[in-house]
Amino acid sequence: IRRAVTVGEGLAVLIARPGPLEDSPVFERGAAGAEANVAGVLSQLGVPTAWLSRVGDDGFGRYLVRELSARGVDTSAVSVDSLRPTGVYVKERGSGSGRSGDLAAGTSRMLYYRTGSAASALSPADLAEASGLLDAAGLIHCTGITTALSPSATDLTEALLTLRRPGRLISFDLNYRAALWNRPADTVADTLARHIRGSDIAFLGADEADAVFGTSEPDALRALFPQPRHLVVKNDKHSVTGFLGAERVEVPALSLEVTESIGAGDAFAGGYLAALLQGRPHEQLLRFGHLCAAAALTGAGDVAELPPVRTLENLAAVAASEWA
Ligand code: KDG
Repeated sequence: IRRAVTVGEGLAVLIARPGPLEDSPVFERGAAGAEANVAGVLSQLGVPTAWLSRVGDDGFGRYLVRELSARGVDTSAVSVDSLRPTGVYVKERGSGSGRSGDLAAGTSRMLYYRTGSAASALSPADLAEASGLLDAAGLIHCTGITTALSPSATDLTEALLTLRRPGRLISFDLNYRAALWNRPADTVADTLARHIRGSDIAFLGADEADAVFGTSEPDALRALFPQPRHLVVKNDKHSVTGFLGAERVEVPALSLEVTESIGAGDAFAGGYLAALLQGRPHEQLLRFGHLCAAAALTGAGDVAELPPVRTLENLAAVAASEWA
């Protein structure tokens, strides 16, 4: 099986008790960051995976490296930045009490504490240092979060696209996070469109695509982005439309009780990409994505523990009619 490398910021997440943030006396610590989440899923599904990043010389940075290593991820390309801290985000969770400041149950909000973080200093120099790992990679995954971190991180994502070649797939998740972009709107759309067009596999959340490109309609998005062989549009919580070359399939999501949805997109991408590297057919890629997303949706953390690959295989093989 081909090796994977994911590139981007890891964050310590502090998960609040459901209810208004000001009432949460304790926070549960977790490991987060979209590309780190994807690395963990790939590795848990048996894909040899490295995570390339920068962390601060602090307890959160050491925790992230330890946690990713525990998930089987190669962390040798994580640099420690002695000048800048590890980024943090707080996950505020609704309890639906109707009290002022409380969000609806099952919904959440991200509060970032990451300006000037170690990973915001990511630059093409980090790629040069990890050239051995990147040369051996059959898949490189990055997201629009990294692009948004800083000008040097944008340069890094642009440089990643130049590593695309036969035998090495570039995967890109739009992951539009409005709070991270302080550039004019058209620059944002241009930059993100260039990254999608330069990839082999692109994941677009329909709501994010709507915010950036003005449409959430899968066929309109395919018309806009005919190039990535794999274009995956996550419509809403009910279905995903997958384009592979000229093929178009729509696979419904599992209906389940959502505990908390942040991280589900990363789990989806991890499941899809692992199944792709394992040579599975198109529809199964989407089903692996849904099954991994389900694991994230039913826990409060960014990524929940996944069932064994064998179980996922059996579930993904359940007749298409059962999924509808
Ligand atoms: O996809 C989940 C991520 O949004 C979360 O882990 C935090 O990486 C993060 C970000 O930048 O939003």
